Amino acid sequence: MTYLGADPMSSVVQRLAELAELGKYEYGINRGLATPQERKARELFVKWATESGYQLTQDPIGNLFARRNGSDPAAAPILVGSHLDTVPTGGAYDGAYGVVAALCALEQLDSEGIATRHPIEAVAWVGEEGSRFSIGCLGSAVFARLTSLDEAYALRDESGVTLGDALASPDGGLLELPERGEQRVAAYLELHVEQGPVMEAAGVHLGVVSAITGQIRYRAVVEGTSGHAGTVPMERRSDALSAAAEIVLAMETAAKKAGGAVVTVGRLVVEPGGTNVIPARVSFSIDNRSPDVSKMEAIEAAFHATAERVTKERGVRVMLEKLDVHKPTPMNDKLRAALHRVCETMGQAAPDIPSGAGHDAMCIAKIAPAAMLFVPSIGGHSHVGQERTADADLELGVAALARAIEEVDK
Ligand code: HGY
Ligand code: MN
Ligand code: MN
Repeated sequence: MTYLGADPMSSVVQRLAELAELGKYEYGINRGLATPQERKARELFVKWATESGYQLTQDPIGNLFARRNGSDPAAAPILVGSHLDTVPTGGAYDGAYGVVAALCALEQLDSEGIATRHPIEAVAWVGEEGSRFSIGCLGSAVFARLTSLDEAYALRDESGVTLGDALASPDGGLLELPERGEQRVAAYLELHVEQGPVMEAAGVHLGVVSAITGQIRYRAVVEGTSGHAGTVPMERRSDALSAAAEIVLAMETAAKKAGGAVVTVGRLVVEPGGTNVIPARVSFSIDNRSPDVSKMEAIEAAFHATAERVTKERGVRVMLEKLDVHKPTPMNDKLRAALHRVCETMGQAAPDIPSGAGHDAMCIAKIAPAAMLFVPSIGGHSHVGQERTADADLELGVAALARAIEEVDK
């Protein structure tokens, strides 16, 4: 299905619907990095961008760049994009919207015959969710040299497959595209759904992100002693799951006490997993976030204090591994001002809004001025199948992004 000549606005809705079919199942969309359905999404991006006449390149981790030339070929490109991968129960908009909207914004500039000085590149970052391989924003982190390519290739998924092998495989791996050589970035813009309830409640349709929350991801393991569920007296148990539960609840209490901080244990595995066997080992994820580093530290301190106590009281062993650390990331003031000018010119109230969700902009902000624009999420739902944004807001976002590219290009 090609959208040639179609209005880039309406094609954002159609393209998102086509992407949403890739990895769709009863609980939403599951497009983990380097899986067949995520590779198909990358192929679709390449197809659309090629049809619109942009030059495609790929870097060694799989990030895709669709380049629209500028009048000054020596100028560093302005990158505009987001990610195509999803969480296991993802929606149709988180990430995908920013990638499709970037393409549509370039097509909008084409249809208006607008030339920019800088080359503009629509970007599809890989592995932003960190669902299959434990580090989030993986593609943009490697691009920004925050994580080495070797480190990334060595990451293993839960079945022990390394990312390097997954990217080398025909059904989930890299595409056949010219290697991207250019490393410079003049500026980075990312359009994303808000994934929260603030904009809908305020009745606004555009938001300018002030800062992206800090976040730390960990992997914790609690080891106890297995045994017969019926014969081991309670006072003689070293139950790994009960110990882990005390740690999880202590972190929750610390987050509530700190205020303006969130902590989530989204994944917990009990071994050996028999219904009549005392848990010997529990491994679980921790997602700790706050715009204020000291609050993340308070949550981490609650982990360690409780780990120390249950080690003594319950005779268990507790390990904590830090996987991913992102400090709170303020967006670039000059780019934010440009985004506010664009929204004003469009007659749209656009409040400053902090992002509780993490984004690739956290990584790219380390190497170039970066800024983000939000459109509302209906009901604030995200990372769930019912994630939804109104078509009119999707199209408004594309129009604002096209204007923002022009503004930043000046
Ligand atoms: O977890 C996040 O905030 C993002 O969706 N990766
Ligand atoms: Mn997400
Ligand atoms: Mn996202």
